[in-house]
Amino acid sequence: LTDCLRGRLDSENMTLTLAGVEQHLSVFAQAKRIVIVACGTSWHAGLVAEYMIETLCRIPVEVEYASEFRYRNPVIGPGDIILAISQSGETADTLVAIERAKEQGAFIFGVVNAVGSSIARLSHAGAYTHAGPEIGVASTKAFTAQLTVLAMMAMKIGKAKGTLAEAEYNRLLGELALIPEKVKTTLATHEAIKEVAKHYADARDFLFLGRGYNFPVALEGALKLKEISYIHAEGYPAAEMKHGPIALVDENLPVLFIATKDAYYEKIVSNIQEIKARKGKVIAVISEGDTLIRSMADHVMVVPEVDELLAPLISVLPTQLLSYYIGVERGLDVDKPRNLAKSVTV
Ligand code: F1P
Repeated sequence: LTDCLRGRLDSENMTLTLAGVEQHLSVFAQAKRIVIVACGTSWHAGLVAEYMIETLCRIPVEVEYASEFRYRNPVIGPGDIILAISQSGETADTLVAIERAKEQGAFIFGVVNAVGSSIARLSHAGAYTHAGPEIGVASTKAFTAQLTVLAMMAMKIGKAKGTLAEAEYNRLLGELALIPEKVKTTLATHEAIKEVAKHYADARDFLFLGRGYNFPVALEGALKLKEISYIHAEGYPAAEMKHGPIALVDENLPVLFIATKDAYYEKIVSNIQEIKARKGKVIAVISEGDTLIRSMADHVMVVPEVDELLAPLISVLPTQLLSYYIGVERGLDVDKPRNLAKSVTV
């Protein structure tokens, strides 16, 4: 993953990756809205992209499950950009969704990993993530690779539209360049995460909570745990907890917070207090040097500090490793989870 990201962020490769965006900058600049269609992990990458694009480009974004979009009768037409995200490029729901949107005059842009795949061929233009094949069935490195490309796209479009100032563009570019090293640092903490996993291998349920850019990471963490350890897990925006899920909290429920340093930090701290007051077990993904949440949580997984907009690229990694080690603790084949296919082509 580290090498793949280094490759993506090399300036010549970045130009190549963004060639499809560059050629269609006026289409993006004039878009009425962008509708993201995807499934599973790619859908979660789409949720992060929604925040990135709305922040940097001020274009309205909707994120739809392709598996719903293809069967309903959505209002789509010229002026809409359909952004299809897929690791395999062969997911049938996403493929059919873009076929429908294409018939109705939308512009289709694919962000896919597999070169020459069906979704890539059906799109008017696109950007490849070049993450290499996933070794296991569950999508992992694809998520960070997709977010890298989606961040680069949002930055490029924002700069062209004038909604992202040159100085801020350059600052974000500098932050992106640091990501491969931060991925490496985070992956090197795997032994500590393995120890955390030992405490939770017998859990029946799990709750994942995050805010802002880290909310989709909570969803993705919960999906990964379901996929490879078969533990029931739910992801929620932390602020929604009081609207229902809090009723689940007792001493048997592990609650995993994505609690890196960002604008929501104080609010996440009070969410953690609410869980502790109900005797829930707290695991937290925290930024390096955070002594406050470290002192409150039962277990922590530490990541380097990252700009808020790019935080999901890093904060997802400990949740993937935790799911992996919990699956291994439970004696499961984490590369081939039951009932799951590498690409869902029906
Ligand atoms: C979408 C997806 C994956 C998931 C599993 C089934 O695939 O839902 O996210 O981990 O492999 O398919 P794709 O469209 O991104 O290839």
